Amino acid sequence: MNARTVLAGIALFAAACGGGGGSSGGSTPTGPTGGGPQTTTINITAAGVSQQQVRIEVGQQVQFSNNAARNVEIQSDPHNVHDLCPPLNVGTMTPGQSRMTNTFSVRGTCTYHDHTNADDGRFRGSILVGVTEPGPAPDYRTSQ
Ligand SMILES: [Cu+2]
Repeated sequence: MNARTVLAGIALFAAACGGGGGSSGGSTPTGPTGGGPQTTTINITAAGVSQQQVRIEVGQQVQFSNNAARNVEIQSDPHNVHDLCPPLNVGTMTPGQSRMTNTFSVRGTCTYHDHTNADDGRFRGSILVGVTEPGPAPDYRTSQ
């Protein structure tokens, strides 16, 4: 008897919660795909990077996915210095591996290359951060 009373109470409580949530109304349901920040992915294959030019907003990140059959090392330009756009220095990715950049916090055009293949234009690309046309690079050195 006691156990049944407790179970009945739980059922009532659950029903009350469900009903209460529905009747309170007014709040927009937040679905997992509804209006949240979307991730821009740059796909790397044997043919190069795709898309070679992407646009994001300040405060966003980009994901690189290495679908090539070799290691790829994405680094910010210029080659061997890699200080133009530090958030995108994601480093070496093995085949099948994906990496998120850090957050791009400064507006401007970030360009990158595959450090292991730096002269191959197919493995170069640009990320337009908060701008609509390619232009000057962000200046991370004076803004931080
Ligand atoms: Cu390099």
